[in-house]
Amino acid sequence: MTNCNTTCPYCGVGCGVSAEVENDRVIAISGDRSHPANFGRLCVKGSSLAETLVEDGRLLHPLLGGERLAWDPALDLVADQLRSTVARYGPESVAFYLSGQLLTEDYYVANKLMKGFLGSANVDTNSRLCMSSAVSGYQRAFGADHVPCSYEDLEHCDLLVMVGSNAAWTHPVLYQRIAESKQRNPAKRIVVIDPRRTASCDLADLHLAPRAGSDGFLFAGLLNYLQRHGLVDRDYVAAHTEGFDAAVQQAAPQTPAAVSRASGLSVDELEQFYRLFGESDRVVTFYSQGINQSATGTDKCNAIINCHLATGKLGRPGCGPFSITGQPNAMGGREVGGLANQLAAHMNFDRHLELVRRFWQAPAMASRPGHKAVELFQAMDRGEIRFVWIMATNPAVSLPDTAQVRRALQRCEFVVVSDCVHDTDTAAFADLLLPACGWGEKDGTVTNSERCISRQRALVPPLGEARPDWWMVTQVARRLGFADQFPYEGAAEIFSEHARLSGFENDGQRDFDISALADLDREQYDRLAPSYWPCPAAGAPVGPAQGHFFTPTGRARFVSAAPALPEPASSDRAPLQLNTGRLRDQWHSMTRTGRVPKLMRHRDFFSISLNPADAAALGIEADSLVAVENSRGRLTALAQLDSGQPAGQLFCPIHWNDQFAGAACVSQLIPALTDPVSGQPQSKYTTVALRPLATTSWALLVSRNRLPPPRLPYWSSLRLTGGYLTLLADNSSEGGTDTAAYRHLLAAVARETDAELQYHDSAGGDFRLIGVRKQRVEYALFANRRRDHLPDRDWLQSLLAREQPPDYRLLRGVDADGETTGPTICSCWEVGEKQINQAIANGARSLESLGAQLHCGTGCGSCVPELKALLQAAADSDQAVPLVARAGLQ
Ligand SMILES: Nc1nc2c(c(=O)[nH]1)N[C@H]1C(S)=C(S)[C@@H](COP(=O)(O)OP(=O)(O)OC[C@H]3O[C@@H](n4cnc5c(=O)[nH]c(N)nc54)[C@H](O)[C@@H]3O)O[C@H]1N2
Ligand SMILES: Nc1nc2c(c(=O)[nH]1)N[C@H]1C(S)=C(S)[C@@H](COP(=O)(O)OP(=O)(O)OC[C@H]3O[C@@H](n4cnc5c(=O)[nH]c(N)nc54)[C@H](O)[C@@H]3O)O[C@H]1N2
Ligand code: SF4
Ligand SMILES: [Mo]
Repeated sequence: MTNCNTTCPYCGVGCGVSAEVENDRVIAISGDRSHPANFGRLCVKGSSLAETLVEDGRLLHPLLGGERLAWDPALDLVADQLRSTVARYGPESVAFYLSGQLLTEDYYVANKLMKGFLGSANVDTNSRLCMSSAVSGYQRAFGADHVPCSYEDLEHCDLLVMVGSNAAWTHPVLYQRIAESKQRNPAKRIVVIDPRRTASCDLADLHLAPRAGSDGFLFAGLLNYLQRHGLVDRDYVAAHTEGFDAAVQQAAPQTPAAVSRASGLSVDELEQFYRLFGESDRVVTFYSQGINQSATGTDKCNAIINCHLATGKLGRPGCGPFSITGQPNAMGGREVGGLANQLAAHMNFDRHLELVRRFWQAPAMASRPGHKAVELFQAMDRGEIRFVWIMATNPAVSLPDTAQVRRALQRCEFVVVSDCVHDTDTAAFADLLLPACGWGEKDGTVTNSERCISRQRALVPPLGEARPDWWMVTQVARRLGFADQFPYEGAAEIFSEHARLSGFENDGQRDFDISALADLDREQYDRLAPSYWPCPAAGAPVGPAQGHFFTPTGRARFVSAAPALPEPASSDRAPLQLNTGRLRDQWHSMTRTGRVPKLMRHRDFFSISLNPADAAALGIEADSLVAVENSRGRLTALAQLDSGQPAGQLFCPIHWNDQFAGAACVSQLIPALTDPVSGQPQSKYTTVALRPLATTSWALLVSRNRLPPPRLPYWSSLRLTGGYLTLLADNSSEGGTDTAAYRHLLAAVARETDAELQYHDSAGGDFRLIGVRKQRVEYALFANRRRDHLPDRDWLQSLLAREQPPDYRLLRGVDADGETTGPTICSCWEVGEKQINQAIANGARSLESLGAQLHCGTGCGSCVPELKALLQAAADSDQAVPLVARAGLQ
């Protein structure tokens, strides 16, 4: 058994992971105690990583039109297609679409091939949907994409403002670090700004729930307040900034009363927040997609930065505007120039074209920026882009207006997709599928949110014929005649070249400099400990901590812009707002987390959340079926009532797609509206109509094998140990159960069975069917007019594991000892809501006693807000008893 340190491939916290490997298998995962991001902690996604290393669903061989192909002809084909497309239609007719989930080395090579050797800058990345407004905000203010904060600042600040971030679920380990720092320093204040009451509000001293998209007003109002109340740090402003007067003038109309009108917050709430900001010595504003994913996201980032500049709360410990990154290597992508409007090593088209050309000895350097993600797929839809290579992202799910994206992919003449899994919504459009090494197989570096470069190390051999992405690109480059400039045999050489470029003719002028790491040999690279940049080979770095910025004057800039409320696309003027985002245990399009049964227990089937008052007004009941629609499309979902959801706004998770549910891909409703500076789409806002859908029949189906997508108004499927569980709803037959639809769905698997057990009460709409094969349950379907008459999920799952031969008694749908746990709250210890409520009923009154009895909340801690809510609900109902009793006495 060997122990190997590596890095988690999910969120931008970038936790160090220790893996125990035996016989080429990862047998245990734990947090790396020496890693400065997490000091041994992991969240449930990280600690379930070993369970994602399964062959099930993996793409194992190159596939051309679904047929297996060897690597050599596959790579020849990519090179031929690139060469002939460029020859016929010019370099702008080809594109790469990359991802913040690639390693720095993959990213570097792809960017180099496209921008230096194919002559086009049509290489963009899913980071456009994620970080690009934050990048533009920093560039405008500081003259460079410099994140001036570290995780320790989150611990050391007196006030933490979390804006548009649900870190309790999306950056759980960091959230735990924040929670612990608050415990150590009870005077620390936390303000959460989010239209929804999220799990992250658990730590908040103040939760501000502004109207969607009104944050620009909030922060312009803050600047105005700081100015009017003498809270500006005049010395800092005079010494280190420019543009202050214009920004203050621009913000002058944003009085508390005006901001109150725009945001819906009370003047009192606003002044409370403003005072806290102005009077706290050390303040970090921590912001994420509630700010970035907006058509005015860049201005919002600058409105936040302005307030830090005005008060000098920047460049010293415990201070700063901190954009937290989402993906594991969002930062690495920015460093290698993965965005179409950047060059490698944080360089740009205006100033550094010649320098990069010389360093690469590039024969065909792109001379101007290429298409940004949304534009890129629009150009493809117009027929201008004829070749695209998509790596490590799922644009058919994640870009706005997915119908248009899918049409563009259909139209594009040659679509190459490299991915680790076989079935994705994007792979369905690929001409050629290339099998990529996934986490645990690939080798390279990632940079986390606080500029810490860590190694992801290969732990096990690749499955099938999977290869690293950098290898594929290198092989194609060589076939195009660039063998000399693409000599790489391993990630170490690529990293070294990348590090050399960062220092090339730099002389302290460029912020991104990691030239101290340029001379690592392969062994030193293998052993590389987490390292922060900047780390120049010579001299000490100079930056905001020294009062220096990367603008021509060396001063930071105030950027003034009038705030604006978001607009839906004009065709979408519908009554409700649609907000989108993440759930605790899922990662994006679920290609990996959706394979881990344990992670499918926190939220099981595709649902949207809405406020109970909206539901009542529309006649929608909890857990019933609804349609969410606008001019672009329609989703069919279960309604989850949530009082934390503001009235008038729905929240839809981004995770479900055609692989897991019918009509569930929320980005089909999102218009392709983008920020004019950054090109980032407004993924958090549009408008929709909502209505209840009648259901005549509900069914739960457990099956050993995956079934073809059901043709029913609603279905949502999840992975169980040893099979799948699908929830189905029908509205086709008046008053009864259309058994034909269910039988049709099961047709393929029914052929394989030896026997069927059946019960049908057509008057009651009750239909039960169990398929038996070799004395085992092959599938079991229970349908009823009422969903609450269906058997329990755990009982259904237990059918797949049953040893005894199935008999008619199973059709009852319950067992004598059918104990259930309810939805999982604590995924680390797999503790369900029913167990927790039982323990509370038996007297557990604190987190500590729940932890002592059930272990819940003692693992990664991200369920703590939900545990507290259950404890609170019990406390509230305890209080309700005397109230009711008193009422009875009167
Ligand atoms: N579990 C999990 N963790 C993840 C990911 C995942 O898929 N799953 N993905 C990773 C990635 S790539 C990213 S980018 C990050 C994203 O991390 P976050 O940004 O924290 O996550 P989101 O859920 O997208 O959005 C955050 C919050 O923005 C709020 N919001 C919406 N509109 C507004 C608004 O107008 N103003 C304000 N102030 N808030 C608003 C939403 O209600 C939501 O609660 O998460 C990373 N971590
Ligand atoms: N409406 C709405 N839309 C959004 C968002 C939102 O909040 N709301 N958030 C946006 C944000 S912030 C993001 S980051 C995007 C994320 O959206 P995507 O990037 O589209 O989502 P993923 O599911 O992470 O896709 C990654 C793909 O790469 C594969 N993969 C993993 N590792 C590797 C590898 O090493 N090599 C290769 N070749 N493939 C690999 C995975 O199997 C998966 O298919 O979604 C964006 N879209
Ligand atoms: S917080 Fe969780 S998902 Fe993010 S890097 Fe750490 S273990 Fe991975
Ligand atoms: Mo992201």
